[in-house]
Amino acid sequence: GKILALSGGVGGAKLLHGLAEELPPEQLTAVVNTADDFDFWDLRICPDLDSNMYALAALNDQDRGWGMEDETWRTMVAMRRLGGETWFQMGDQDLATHLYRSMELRAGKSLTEVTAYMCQHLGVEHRLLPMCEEPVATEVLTDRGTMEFQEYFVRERCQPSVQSLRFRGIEQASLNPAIADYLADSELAAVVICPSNPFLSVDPILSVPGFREALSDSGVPVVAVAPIVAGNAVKGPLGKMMAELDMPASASQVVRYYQQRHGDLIDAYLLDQQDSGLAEDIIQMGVAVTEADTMMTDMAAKRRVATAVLELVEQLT
Ligand code: FO1
Ligand code: CA
Ligand code: CA
Repeated sequence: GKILALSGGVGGAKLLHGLAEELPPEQLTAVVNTADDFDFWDLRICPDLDSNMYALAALNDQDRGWGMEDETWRTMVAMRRLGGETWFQMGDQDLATHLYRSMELRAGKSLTEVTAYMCQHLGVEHRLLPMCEEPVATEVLTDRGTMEFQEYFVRERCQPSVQSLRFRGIEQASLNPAIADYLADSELAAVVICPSNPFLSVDPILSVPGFREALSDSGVPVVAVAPIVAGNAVKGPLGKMMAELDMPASASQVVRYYQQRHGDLIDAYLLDQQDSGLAEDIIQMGVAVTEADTMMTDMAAKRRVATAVLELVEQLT
């Protein structure tokens, strides 16, 4: 059957890339978080859409995690020389993406259309769908005041302590109709929550008006992959954020959080083999557990984790 994957940035893109190697385009579509999106130099930047697009196009920089490989930074250097704002780094190739997107949006195209067009030109066959068309912006309430997400993440390097998050504009947003259609497809087998940050990447998607209803109407199982292994976030500020939000940084706490905030959301969980000790706790929450090596350090590992996810889906359906 078909799979709908929910993906944020780097961690999500890795699993998505693995799934894309295992499934043909008609069997895999991804919903991508757009609450990290913002404007810089008058350009529309969609970091998570780009991370997923570059990963599927095999153009992503593996070490940095964001942007394109073999990048040059001459525009940034020139902008610095002019005294312009340079805390957000855009490579010379990456800039073309932001320029192209901004032009097309200004000309009246939808983000879904522009994304599809860029994907087509980059040879990405699997569909990447922004969660909604309306602008939604994560605001981070911290001990140093409220800031926009990229200010918190990039400019302040996640140093401020997080107190809460708000997705500005989410109430006025509506679910991308292409996602609603895919969720209503009788061949849909499961929804997969990629190992992205639950607070920053997955919550915005789940909070788009209409998403939860369309998901429960679909009746398909939801499988999540642990974004925390042995008490550490695989990437990014998740571990630090959980501590600041008074939660233990553990793979089981992520399940508890999803169940508390979003109701009986998760049906099955792919837990890292290093966290075997947490399996019992998660099963107690009414969630099926499978253990695997979830580290995605190379393409073979991404395919291995994707296969484990698909086997789990198989068991549930
Ligand atoms: N992350 C950084 O830590 N520093 C940057 O300068 C930076 C630039 C950047 C440019 C384009 C892009 O698509 C992503 C970029 N990111 C950068 C990553 C991005 O802002 C975050 O990783 C995500 O929003 C969090 O998932
Ligand atoms: Ca993100
Ligand atoms: Ca369920």
